[in-house]
Amino acid sequence: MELNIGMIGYSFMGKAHSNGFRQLPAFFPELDVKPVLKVICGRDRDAVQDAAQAYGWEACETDWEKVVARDDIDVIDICTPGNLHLPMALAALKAGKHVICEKPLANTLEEARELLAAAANTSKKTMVAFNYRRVPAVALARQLITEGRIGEIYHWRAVYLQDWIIDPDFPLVWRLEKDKAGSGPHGDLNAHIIDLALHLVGDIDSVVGADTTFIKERPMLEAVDAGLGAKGGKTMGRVTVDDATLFLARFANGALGSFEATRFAAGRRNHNRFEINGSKGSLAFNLEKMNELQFYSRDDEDHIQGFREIIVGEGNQPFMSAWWPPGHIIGWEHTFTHEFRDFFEAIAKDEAFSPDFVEGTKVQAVLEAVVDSAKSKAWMDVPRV
Ligand code: SOE
Repeated sequence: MELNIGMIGYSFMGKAHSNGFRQLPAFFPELDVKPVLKVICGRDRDAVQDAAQAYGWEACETDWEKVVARDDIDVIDICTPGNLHLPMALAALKAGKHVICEKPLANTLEEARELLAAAANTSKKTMVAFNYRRVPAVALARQLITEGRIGEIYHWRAVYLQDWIIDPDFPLVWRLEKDKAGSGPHGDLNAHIIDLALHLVGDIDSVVGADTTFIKERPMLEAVDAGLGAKGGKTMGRVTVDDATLFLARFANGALGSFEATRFAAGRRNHNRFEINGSKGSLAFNLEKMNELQFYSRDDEDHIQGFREIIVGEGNQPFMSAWWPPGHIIGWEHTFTHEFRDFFEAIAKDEAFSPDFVEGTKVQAVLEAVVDSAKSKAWMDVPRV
């Protein structure tokens, strides 16, 4: 079966998704779906043309509504800033397409609920691109939890740390503008670790958080591009999102969790790490060593107890039989191929896919409760989805 893809957006995520699609037929030939890279869309004609050529798309387009309106497109893949997710995903669902949407699903809970209602009205599949669920080591962590190997979960402890805007002269890119991005590292990075927490631990009942914006003004992007420098008064613009957001959470199953997302952790480029402590053992994962999973088991005999480092590269571990011989490690880009593999299989077999717009909305509910809590300086219940 062929599935024709129309992708909107062509920069970082567009490149990652294109590569993810392209690897599928070669590495997962048993999957009876071949994605066809039909059309890629972006506003800048020259740039989108270059992207189409570089990433292997048949055609390019500058008007996303035309892509959504095409009868020959089966799947719309949205890789744009968050403010465009709502109109694009709504239109795609209305046009009867399956929808892949980059994270977070929307910029507000209200928008996410609108998308959820639209998704509930179709038989088409939806996906929110929380790719870290499909790092093989994370999938193995989930398997070990399901097998009961760490017992009842007491603690979730996660950080997602970056440092790419620590320089005050770094320009005011769209990710620092609330009307486009919705929030800063909260929606960009906490969204990932919230999704992992919901996936690995369970639903979150209530949260208490704090956020801050360390650098409140930055040089406008045009000014920097034009070489005007960072400090020229009228060339400065206001940062309207958080620079860091931290929160505590109470899970429905009684576990207690902590979350931290920042773009000001000097030296931490993409440090997505969690640890889970249970009654029978612990698990720890760090994306920067993504082929490894740390596992401590209280069932081990006393004299050999200690964290063991599982190199997740064996053919009997999640996703790994598709790639290389044992120990031949894989990388960040493989997570996209994995999520598309599972999504297309769900389409082909008409089975449920996770995370879909329901789970994307659940993440949004946690994000919003944290923002409300930071404002009110009080614990907030997470709205039910
Ligand atoms: C930028 O902060 C970013 O690219 C995120 O948007 C991605 O979701 C994350 O995987 C890596 O960092």
